Amino acid sequence: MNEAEEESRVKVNLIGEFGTGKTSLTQRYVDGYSHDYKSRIGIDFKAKNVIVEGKEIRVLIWEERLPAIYEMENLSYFRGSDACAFVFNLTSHDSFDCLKNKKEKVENVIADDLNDYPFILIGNKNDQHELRDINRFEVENWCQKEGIRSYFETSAETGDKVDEAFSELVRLALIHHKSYDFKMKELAAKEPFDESE
Ligand SMILES: Nc1nc2c(ncn2[C@@H]2O[C@H](COP(=O)(O)OP(=O)(O)O)[C@@H](O)[C@H]2O)c(=O)[nH]1
Ligand SMILES: [Mg+2]
Repeated sequence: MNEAEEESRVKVNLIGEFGTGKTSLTQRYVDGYSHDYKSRIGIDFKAKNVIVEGKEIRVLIWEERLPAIYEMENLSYFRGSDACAFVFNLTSHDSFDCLKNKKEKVENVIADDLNDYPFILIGNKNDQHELRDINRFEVENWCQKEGIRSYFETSAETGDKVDEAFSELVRLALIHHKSYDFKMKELAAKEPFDESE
């Protein structure tokens, strides 16, 4: 991959319990609709090209998969990640609660790169109003406490707020990507005796 390609490519990770709608959200964003259930099984990676400020950006979307991605042998799952969206399901308080533990694990994996690494939060299935199991105030409190940049309530079923959530994720990923690149170049510049640079 040459430098220009590297610059125009961002990687984002979606983390959350099984069944919260990560695959459906990704399909909705990438393909414009969500497929039937069977075709969803086994998918953990998708890509989409988008135009941001007149420039084409390739967005790589990686979904949490089983077994646990936090194990050392699965580090590649987060390698080069520029942003992370936590996904829970508005109809299950448990799916929100388990994000506390997941956030800690993600932070441990990307520890070296944690400065300025952006997180957002997505509460999915907002079409199922009557089954709602959590209030917005509790979620927003957690975001504030944990330094999570934005919160969206989406529906992969109707498409509500899906583009908005991904656009924000990509925007934050691009900012992180650029500043990280810049830091690497700065570091390289500080090592004049290293001929491999
Ligand atoms: N009503 C509703 N169902 C959804 C929504 N998103 C996903 N689902 C359903 O929830 C189930 C799990 O979705 P999936 O995308 O496979 O979740 P994943 O395990 O997080 O990837 C599927 O039956 C989807 O059709 C949504 O926004 N609203
Ligand atoms: Mg899935």
